Amino acid sequence: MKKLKFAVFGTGFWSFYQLSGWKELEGAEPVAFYNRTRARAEELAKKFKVDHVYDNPDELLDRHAAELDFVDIITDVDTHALFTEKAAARGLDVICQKPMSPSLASSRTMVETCRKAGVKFYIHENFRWQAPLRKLKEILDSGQIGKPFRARVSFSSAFPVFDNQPFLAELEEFILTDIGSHVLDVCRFVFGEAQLLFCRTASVNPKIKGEDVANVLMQMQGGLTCYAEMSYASILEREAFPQTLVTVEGESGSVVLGHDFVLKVTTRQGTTVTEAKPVMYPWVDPAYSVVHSSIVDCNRNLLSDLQGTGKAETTGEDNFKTIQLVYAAYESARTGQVVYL
Ligand code: 89V
Repeated sequence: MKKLKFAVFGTGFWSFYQLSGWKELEGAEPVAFYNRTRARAEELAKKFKVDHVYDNPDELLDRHAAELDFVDIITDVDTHALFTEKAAARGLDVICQKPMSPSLASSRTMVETCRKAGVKFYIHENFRWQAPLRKLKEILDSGQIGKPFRARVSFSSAFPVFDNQPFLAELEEFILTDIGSHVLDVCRFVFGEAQLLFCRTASVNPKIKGEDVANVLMQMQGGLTCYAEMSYASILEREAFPQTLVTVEGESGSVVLGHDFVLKVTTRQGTTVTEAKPVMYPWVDPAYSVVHSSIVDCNRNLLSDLQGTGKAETTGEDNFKTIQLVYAAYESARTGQVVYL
């Protein structure tokens, strides 16, 4: 299989983990890095033995577009659209971090731009690739708890996420874009599409611009009611970050994904317990283990699509449906109304 060459746009906090994720796979090789602060790109280039570093994205593309297969955009959300456009104009396939962009309109434009340019476009949506969430889906698909009728998906924490990612404190729309894009995508992955939603938000931490609590109630097309709750203001007995905890009730039982990747399946016959621990690669930051580990499986899935051997789950078109939920939630929070999708 041909090794694909790629350039990275953005060498901040997340890029080290994204590149470490690529290193676990055979099929992709970074050749050039862009960052607006050159010194940070140079630092990362040394670690990953990459020879070409730029602080001008056009210069990188002028020099390397001919040899590149794709670009991996790991910048802050406000420049995702810009770099997607630049790469698509050169005929390069695009992988972009979540959330796709800071608005529904520009997300739609990104999908359209790539479609018109005939390039592949993926969103790097890794939460659905977490080992315990894959296991949860497997259990539900096995039919052990029968037809699910109710679910609660929870990402609630007091983790100081702004220490490593200070730009998150500056976002006017924070938790629904940053974590909602993950959590609502997990809901779609596990339960299918939503028919309608209602959302309430709150701003608890006075030091940040956006909302840090969101509660989204959805009616899914299959009939299940799903409550997705997210918060960075939750001082709880056990800190859960960055775990997504889930309870699903079905006609013949329930499944609970709790702390430490433990899944408990209860039916009238009793309760069985399984563990779905993430692979602890040596580069994983233990504070983010399940999230960092899922980067590898997400990259593997996108790479298989790029190489034509598999099908990507989180294409731009698919992820646009998640982004629609994010902005439907904001609309509901603003208007106090149910939003029909
Ligand atoms: O994956 C992410 O979006 C990260 C974190 C888990 C820290 O929120 O920003």
